[in-house]
Amino acid sequence: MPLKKACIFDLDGVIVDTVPAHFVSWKTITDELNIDFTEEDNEQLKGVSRVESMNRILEIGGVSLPEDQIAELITKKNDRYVSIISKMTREDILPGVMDALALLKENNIAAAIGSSSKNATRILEAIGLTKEFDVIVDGNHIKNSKPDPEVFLQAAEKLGLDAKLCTVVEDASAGVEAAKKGGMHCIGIGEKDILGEADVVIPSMKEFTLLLLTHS
Ligand code: B16
Ligand code: MG
Repeated sequence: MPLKKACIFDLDGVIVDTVPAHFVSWKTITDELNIDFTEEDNEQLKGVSRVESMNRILEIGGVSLPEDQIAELITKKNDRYVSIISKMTREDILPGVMDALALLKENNIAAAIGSSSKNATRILEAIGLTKEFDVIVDGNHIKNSKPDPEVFLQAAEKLGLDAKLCTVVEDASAGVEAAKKGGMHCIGIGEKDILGEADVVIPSMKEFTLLLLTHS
């Protein structure tokens, strides 16, 4: 039976909680540079690419560095991050995710990943979810990171579905903006104050239901 519609999930912060791992990894770099980097600052980096995140951190600290040193710091951050995510297991899948994936399968609705992360496949392998998704588009496939809609539009195209038939599930304001720019319905996971642009906001994946998907 052809797929009627799709749900495109962001990865970090929706399927698995990698936000603290990103935070402590960036903290290694900001401590070295004497930049005061808070969890609120980290919130602004959700959904934003690795390079853009580094640029924003340097801006926060008012620091400018030569390109080669920036590249070294980015590699160092990622090495730390990879050492943390490599230890992830099924236990790290966020509550409600497995039920949501089962619901979609029972109802012939496609499930895809649309993530800015270049570590997405590594994480999906670690938590054993690679085969659960019909399509995976990540930071390695795109030129423009969220809030550009490219990652979600590529996922829709690979699924062979119109954007109107896709619902994006996102925890970051940059991701919500990307979904709306792409003409997609969007479920925000987290707080209304931060994700107000989404069509609906729920506190966590535990509240996910099919009724929240696009009615197109
Ligand atoms: P990496 P998502 C995003 O993933 C994260 O939210 C963001 O904090 C991170 O900087 C970005 O991926 C790049 O990640 O360094 O692993 O390539 O939320 O779009 O799944
Ligand atoms: Mg995210």
